[in-house]
Amino acid sequence: MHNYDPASFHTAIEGKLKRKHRTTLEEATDKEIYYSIASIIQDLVMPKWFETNQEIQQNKSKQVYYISMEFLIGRLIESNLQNCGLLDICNQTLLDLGRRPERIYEQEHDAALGNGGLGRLAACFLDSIASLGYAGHGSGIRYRYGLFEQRIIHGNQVELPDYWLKEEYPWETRKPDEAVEIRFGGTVHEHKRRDGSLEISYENTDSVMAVPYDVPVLGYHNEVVNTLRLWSAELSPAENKGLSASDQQYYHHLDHIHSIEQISGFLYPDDSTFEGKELRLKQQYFLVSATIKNIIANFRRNHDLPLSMMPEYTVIQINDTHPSLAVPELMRILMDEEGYGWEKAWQITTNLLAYTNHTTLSEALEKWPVSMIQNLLPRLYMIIHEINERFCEQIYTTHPELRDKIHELAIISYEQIHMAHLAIVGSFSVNGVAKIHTEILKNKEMKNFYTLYPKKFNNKTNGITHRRWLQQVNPCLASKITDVIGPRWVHEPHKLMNLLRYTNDAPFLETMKDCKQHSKHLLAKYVYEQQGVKLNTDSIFDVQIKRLHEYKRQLMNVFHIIYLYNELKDNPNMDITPRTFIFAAKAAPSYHLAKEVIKLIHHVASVVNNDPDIKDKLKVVFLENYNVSLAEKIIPAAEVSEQISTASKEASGTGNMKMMMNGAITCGTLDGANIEIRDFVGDDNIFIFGLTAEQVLDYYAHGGYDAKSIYHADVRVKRVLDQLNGGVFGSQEIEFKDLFYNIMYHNDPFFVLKDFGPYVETHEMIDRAYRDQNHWQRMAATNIAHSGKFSSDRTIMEYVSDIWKL
Ligand code: BZD
Repeated sequence: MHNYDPASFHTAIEGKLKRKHRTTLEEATDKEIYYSIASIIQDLVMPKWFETNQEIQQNKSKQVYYISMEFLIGRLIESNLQNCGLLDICNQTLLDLGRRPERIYEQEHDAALGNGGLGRLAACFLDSIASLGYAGHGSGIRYRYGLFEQRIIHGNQVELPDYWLKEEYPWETRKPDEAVEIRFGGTVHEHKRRDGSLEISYENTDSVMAVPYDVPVLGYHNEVVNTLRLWSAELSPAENKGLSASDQQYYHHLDHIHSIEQISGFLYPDDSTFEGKELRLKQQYFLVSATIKNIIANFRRNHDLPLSMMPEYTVIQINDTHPSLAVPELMRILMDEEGYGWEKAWQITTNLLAYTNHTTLSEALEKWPVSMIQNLLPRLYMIIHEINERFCEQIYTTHPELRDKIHELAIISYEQIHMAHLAIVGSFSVNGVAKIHTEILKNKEMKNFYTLYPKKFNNKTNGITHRRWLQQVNPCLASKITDVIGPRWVHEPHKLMNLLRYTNDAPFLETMKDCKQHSKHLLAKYVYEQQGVKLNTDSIFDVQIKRLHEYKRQLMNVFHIIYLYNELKDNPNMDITPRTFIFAAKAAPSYHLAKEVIKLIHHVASVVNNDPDIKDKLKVVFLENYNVSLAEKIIPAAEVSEQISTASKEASGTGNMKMMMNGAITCGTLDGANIEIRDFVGDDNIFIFGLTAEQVLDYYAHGGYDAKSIYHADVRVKRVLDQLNGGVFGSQEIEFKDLFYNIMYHNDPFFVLKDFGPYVETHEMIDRAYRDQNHWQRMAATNIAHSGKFSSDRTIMEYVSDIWKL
């Protein structure tokens, strides 16, 4: 994509600094250099971006639109440099200039437009779609405030606004000419035409403009540039009253502008419970309506065909139910604006849409109150109502055996609209994100739908982009891999399997270990700079990084640490492999128990890290403000990857794949993609423990298990739990009664005590296994070799061949 060598790249930066910042290489700030590099990349990208679009138009290629409320893209500078083949040249140039590349790159503020796995998956998918050369675009919201910044004050999480657009974002291009109008509220009028058909019109709606900002998505070394289109809500020009402060309406008008801009104001920070907030519903409709109008406009630009042909050239993947209003919105446009009858519109709609489910947690399933949709989207409500009537009738006539299940299957019941039901009925494909998750959908959570539509259901096990999560974040390991198996693995990640030939190769294992030590040192340095805690880089780096949630069981990890601490206090000479427990996690701001766990981790850390008896044997660190960039620092240094969710609860997990790819060994339950990792690497290369999903679901079906009996029977457990209340961790005033009560009196809903014993034993095995470094490195190499299967390139190829048919 470029003709630069270090000398000309140097000159290019110099030129940008002079023209854009009126400064010199010597005097420029890191930020100015960052902007100069970004601008050089944009100059290279623009013509390729144009050409990619031209090619799509000329070839009339089928396109996929990935609609998602979240795209957790993190920083783009390094991956853009890498994908256009400039990363090494840029690094060298900066070093020659006496600048540290990482200092320059960290000038970019993370684009935190997502909560966790779901949003990061969308970002990995865009990378793979472009790198595999497919025509695929993301469509999301340009939130002015991304996921909150986390500060820890006296062990408590405090949330600060993430105003990431404070400074110019160099990757976006505003496209005001492609803005579309979105209408909310109002009243619907139906007029009968002479031919008996209905004409629908709306009155007194509120208008909002959706203005697109395009971010380029670069394929790896293939000149492809796709688009991530992020929509921003603005006042529609027709409503711009141009009032002055003396006008009566002035403040009312400012209020109005504010309420419009709020639609793309902030990302909701909750990833696990459904909150029926009207603003969230507005965001969802705003995204869906803007995207669909845009898709139709693109289709018209590229083809001279009726919209009924759209499914031949277009497919729309919806990321969870958040964009499921796409079903009635497509119907509305096709019928009310394009004149199609119900049957034809339904055929087009259901052949365009495909739905991915990411959770079976009932508290996360979206159910909007009928009254809210009626008020905000009256025409959509009429359509949803009709879809529901027809659907229920269809069950009644074609599936008599399901007649008594109609109320459970209905889209509208008890004054609520079940968005997952709407999404299943309105799309041609429904997929889960790991084998076990899809099986649970088919056989339990969505069993009756599976009976109705067995062919719609399919599995697409998640993946991660190996370009970012190995090549970019761990250049040391990546280059050692290339040294032994050659560079093909970058294009064909399954070729990492060739590493299996080196799992007994002592020099290779030694270089792998050197890379791990290097990454551990870098992380230790960061931790020291951040919080003044010195890590023992000869200890096992044991990592749990993910959103804080009860089902993910960070609490069980902490209980294990407290238990180890107790053991060491009783027996200071105990033979133990030194451990560093590393946590990073954000809790939803309103999630009290999750915040209590964060506080507990901090109090345990302060006791353990400051106890002279413990010496260097145990350390606990909690790294503030977990985000993509922090993950990129931690993952290369991880040796044990904690994936310990209550079986059946974690749909897939993707951190498990990222750490495996960097040579960490998984300590995990039989949940989500852990099962597929185990099946692939084999039992000898993973540490699996705990209840199976079947057992967990069986306990739930019978009202849970008896947590108190474990408390009374297991002295280790009793001691740990009692310490939560005894002022051992923190002062007398700080107690963890709510955590204690949840286990003892809410009967430990996530089976922390039930799995605790097996978890402790598994960690004893890890402790022993680590002492045989040769064996450990062999396990690590085996994991890396098998990780290619978990590249999102594989996942995307499956979407393409089974669902998208590009
Ligand atoms: O999606 C996650 C699942 O919990 C993971 O198991 C899975 O690996 C990933 C990707 O498939 N789900 C989420 O991350 N969900 C959210 O972030 C979310 C956000 C808003 C509202 C509801 C859920």
